[in-house]
Amino acid sequence: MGLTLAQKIIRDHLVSGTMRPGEEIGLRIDQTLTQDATGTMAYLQLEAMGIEQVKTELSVAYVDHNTLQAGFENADDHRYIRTVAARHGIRFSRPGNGICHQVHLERFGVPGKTLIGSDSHTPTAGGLCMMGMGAGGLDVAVAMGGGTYYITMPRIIGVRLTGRLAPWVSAKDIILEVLRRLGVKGGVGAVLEYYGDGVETLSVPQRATVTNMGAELGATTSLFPSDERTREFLAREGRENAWREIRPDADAAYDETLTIDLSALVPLAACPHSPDNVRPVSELAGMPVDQVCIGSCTNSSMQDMLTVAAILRGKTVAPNVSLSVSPGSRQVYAMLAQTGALTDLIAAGARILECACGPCIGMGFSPNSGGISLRTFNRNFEARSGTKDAQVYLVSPEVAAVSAVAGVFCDPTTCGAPPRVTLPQTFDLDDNMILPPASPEEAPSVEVLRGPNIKPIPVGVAPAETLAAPLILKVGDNITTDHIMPAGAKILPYRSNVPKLSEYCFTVCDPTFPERAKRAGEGIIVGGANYGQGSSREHAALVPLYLGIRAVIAKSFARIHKANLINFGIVPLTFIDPADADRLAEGDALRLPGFRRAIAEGETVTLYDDTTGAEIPLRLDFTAREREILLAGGLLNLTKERNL
Ligand code: MIC
Ligand code: SF4
Repeated sequence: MGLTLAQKIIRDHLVSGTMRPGEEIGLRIDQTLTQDATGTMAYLQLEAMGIEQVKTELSVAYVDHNTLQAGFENADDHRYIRTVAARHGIRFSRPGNGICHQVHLERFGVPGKTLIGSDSHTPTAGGLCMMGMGAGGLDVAVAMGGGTYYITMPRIIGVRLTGRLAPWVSAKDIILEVLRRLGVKGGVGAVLEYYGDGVETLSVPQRATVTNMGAELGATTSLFPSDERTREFLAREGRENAWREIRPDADAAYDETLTIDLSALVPLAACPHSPDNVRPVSELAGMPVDQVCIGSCTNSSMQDMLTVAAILRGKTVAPNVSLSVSPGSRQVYAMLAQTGALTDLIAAGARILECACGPCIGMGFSPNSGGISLRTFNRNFEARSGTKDAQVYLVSPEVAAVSAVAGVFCDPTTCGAPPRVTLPQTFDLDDNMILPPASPEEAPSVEVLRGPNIKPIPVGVAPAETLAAPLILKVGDNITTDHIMPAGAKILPYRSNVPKLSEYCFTVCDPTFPERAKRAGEGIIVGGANYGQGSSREHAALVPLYLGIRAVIAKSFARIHKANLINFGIVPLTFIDPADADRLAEGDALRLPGFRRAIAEGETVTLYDDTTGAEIPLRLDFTAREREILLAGGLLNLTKERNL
């Protein structure tokens, strides 16, 4: 039987396991990326593992998240990352050079290669037919050292695209339609592969918008074929030699398929507070808008920005609206200036922010109280914008721009003919903001500079024979890592300072959690389905570990978060009968006799609720490798044990 795109790339990188869906496989990783909010931790772990020079074909450290410098912390972290990168063979993309996924697509992505990044939107590279996957920083550090990356062999969802997008309908609407149909859990354990005659109507940046937001489906990654459009993109980037054709075999079989007729799509919006809460913009038309934000790794390509500039040309942003524009990369920014489009944006009253994540991660530009914010971003989780009661809608650049002018939610299809934009013939190719590492000979003499904000990483605890601990916190379905470990301008500077970060853990759900967890010494969390969706931040495991959390019991887990929990020695257990979650209440005294033995070899373990007398069977869904990590109290401990 023929192979799909993912199966071909996996076959070419398979180190262990067999390609049967659901089985653990090990992959060789060609490239890695980190960003600053997760990178500091990843490099501290790289150093702790004693890795001198990275063994990947290419590793890049970006600074794009923590760019507001309201104190020394972020600047210190940038300096640490710059020096640690130079020391260990990693390229450094300086602050101001752009958002990691956008820059990586432009300057480094290669069809057919594997990439892991300490950021959940690493699948953006799938727009180039590169297998990009989000991972915890520790997994990225291991890959930089030449280690294998483990995933569950995914099932393949084939998404057949037919037809062509109608005027004013955007690539964003394709992925919002997929989210509407599959939901935020719909991609768990799967790769989405796009095929069909609609594919060739989409440019690489449009494809990258789609693969970027595959992360919101919980998918392992998303892929488009590498075809003439891919060659065209790489040629513009002066990298045509990186191109090779990759298509699925004609008889490739998908485990599931869905068809999207591009010509039938309409402008869509994801309503608060979930990317799958999708409605047609026409149903929202007329709703007053307070803020519009354009940019992020989802929608900040040259094409997107030129479209926005053309819509704004000669107009002024409505008096009730504050509009921000953050170009995705310095390449885009410079070309906006060269083409004059920047003047159109400035003249219309856009507040131009630097090329970085910015408002997407709450790094400034938080909306007013109860504010309605239209964003071209990928996540609208509660409080992520920095304003707890803000209502964030995710839309295309087209919807964002026409609404910014109208001052109300506006369906662009009612606005006459869309603007025509033409990309510049030649692109501005200047990598002067990407620093090469020191040569291996000079590397040992590079001094790694650390600031006082870097605090020791908490170390996991090997599980005891019996775990007895209170149920410290009970939460519902689809809890995101933004709930567990919020981000934003106030908190992000402490990403390398776990004790300080811990003061904010789960405070979106319960402000008393950090205090109660600390007081209890050890604790257990109970969650619902898709626990830990969203970001790859391993802080959502590290910080609960610091607060004494030893196990999380949930109906199901998001892929990256489950791997992070295991890496730091917190045991993720699942309910056999999801209804059993209702039998547990916060404050109950829980007991798991035979806990350690069960981790070593059990499929199930019984949870005793000593407060109510309930007995609840739980599943341990681990591979042999994961059991070993958990028994050691985490991957760092295991690595140390093995070195001894
Ligand atoms: C996000 O979009 O949530 C982030 C911020 O980029 C995260 C990484 C982080 O928390 O540092 C992600 O997507 O993994
Ligand atoms: Fe940055 Fe937002 Fe993209 Fe995350 S989703 S990498 S915060 S732009």
